[in-house]
Amino acid sequence: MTSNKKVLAFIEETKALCDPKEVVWVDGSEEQLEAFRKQAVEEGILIKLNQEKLPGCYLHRTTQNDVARVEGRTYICSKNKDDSSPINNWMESGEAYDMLKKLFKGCMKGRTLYVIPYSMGAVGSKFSKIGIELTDSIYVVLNMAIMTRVGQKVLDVLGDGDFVKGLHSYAELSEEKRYICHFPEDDTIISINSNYGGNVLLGKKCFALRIASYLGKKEGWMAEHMLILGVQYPNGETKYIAAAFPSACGKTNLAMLIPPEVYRKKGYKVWCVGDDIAWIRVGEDGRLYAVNPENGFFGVAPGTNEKSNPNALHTTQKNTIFTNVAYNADTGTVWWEGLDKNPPKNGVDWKGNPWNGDTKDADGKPVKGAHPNSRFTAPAVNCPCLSKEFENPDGVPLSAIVFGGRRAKTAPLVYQSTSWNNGVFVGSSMASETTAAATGAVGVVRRDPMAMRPFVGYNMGDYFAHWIEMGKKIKNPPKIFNVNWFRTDDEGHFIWPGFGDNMRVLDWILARCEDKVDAVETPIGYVPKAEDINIEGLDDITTDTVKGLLEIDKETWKEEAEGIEKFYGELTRVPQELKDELAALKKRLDA
Ligand code: OXD
Ligand code: MN
Repeated sequence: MTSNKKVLAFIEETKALCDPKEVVWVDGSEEQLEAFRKQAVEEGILIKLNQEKLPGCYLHRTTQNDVARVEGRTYICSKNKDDSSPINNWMESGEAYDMLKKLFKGCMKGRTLYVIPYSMGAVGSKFSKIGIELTDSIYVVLNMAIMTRVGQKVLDVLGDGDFVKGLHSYAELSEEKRYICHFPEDDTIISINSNYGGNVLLGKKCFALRIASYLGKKEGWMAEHMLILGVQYPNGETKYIAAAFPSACGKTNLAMLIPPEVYRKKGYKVWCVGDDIAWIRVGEDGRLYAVNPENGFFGVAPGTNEKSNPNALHTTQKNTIFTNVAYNADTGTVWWEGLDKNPPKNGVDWKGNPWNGDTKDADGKPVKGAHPNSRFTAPAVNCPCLSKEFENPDGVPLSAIVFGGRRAKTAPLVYQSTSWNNGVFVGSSMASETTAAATGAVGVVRRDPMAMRPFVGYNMGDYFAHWIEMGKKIKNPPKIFNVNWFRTDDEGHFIWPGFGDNMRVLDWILARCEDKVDAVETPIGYVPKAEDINIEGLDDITTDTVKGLLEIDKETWKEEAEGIEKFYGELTRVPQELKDELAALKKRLDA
């Protein structure tokens, strides 16, 4: 498959350490992948779904202790502690390698070692990067073959070149011995004792965010936890937006949104370039250009339905692997909470137990059919609104960068920062209520700068400084905004309808980018005039509701500023520019 000495040495080392019974190269051919699927079904790793209703679709159940990313066991390993962040886990590289070597010793006895050559980004594009993942998990192989471009074609492009090393074993699936370790200084990722997507599909969070963010800092580009979408205007022109939201805050829904009828009738369309990760560079014209390095969607299933995201639902109807959703034994199809009102009568829950929509546990509490973080792994090409620029190796030019999170109070529906550095400040101080995408308590407010808290591969203060530095290189920077779809009323109900209606906010954002609409200057930035948010066709929303959604309460924001200051205090190397932005915000709030 290759004569690349570094690849061959990596495999030899791994063989010697892990002792697999054989080595199988993933060549990327449909025949080989089909043989893997067949084998996975025979081994009970996949359940083949009804091939008439869901052609090429399978179901997988993880072990019950292995259902989400484990931030507590995810490490940045470097020589010096301060080259990671006080808010992330750190291990000294040498110590980490020694510890991992012990865990990997003989861990693949009797198993197959799969070699997955993969490309993040279109194969052969000058902005793409190559990784080699070695794994003993056929589930990983089949997911990687959806999420990335894999096989011989990648090795052909690699030639004698360098690559990111990834080593994974599900080993014993032990929670206590689970480690997801990154060595940005060595372009290396090592993951053991998990078989859950974000921990083991090493091209995704581990490479395309943690290692790539470090490479971006070194090489002058950015790897961000952002969706990329294009809004096509009735005149055919398309403007692009990249948006960062913490995990499970609706990036996939926003990336694939269907505009409300009033917009559709006029001829507006939204195109999806990516739903999770953006690699961003400065183009020759001084604008920022973004590519999606992935080749599929690893989306949260619960809540996905005909209304919330018909495009995502459609995307999952063929060649998709479902993980930890409920199974309908009568139809051979899948179900999850929020799909429809017809849970299977004769079903199996994500744990493998008999289940119907009424199943209760021993305490009489309803049992969920699907895990809240159950997922679909679906090929990008299935997406009905996939942008024609999806494969464009140069990416799409960004008009706007949008930050957002779940905030029941505080943040207004939308506001615009006043400059690049002020926008970086807004991103750096982002906060959100936690979700099920990572293990731990759900619904707690935590600071999640640029939605990158769990994904920056180096010191967070240095990451902020990199954003500031990038600003100096961009002659025509995109404008930076913050949105919050999640404000609630006193009874805890969401006020803004969200989903497709978020188009109304994107419309204002893009109008601001073109200086086509005015705004009100407030202490936190530019806020729309309520009447400039188009509410035509919305039954329950009046201009007064919008006014409420845009309100900024100075006292709440003073507390917010305290929260930001406290957060900055937990970090090291926070750039002076951001401290100045914070001081200026406080002053404006006191005025
Ligand atoms: C994801 C995540 O899976 O952010 O995209 O957890
Ligand atoms: Mn994500």
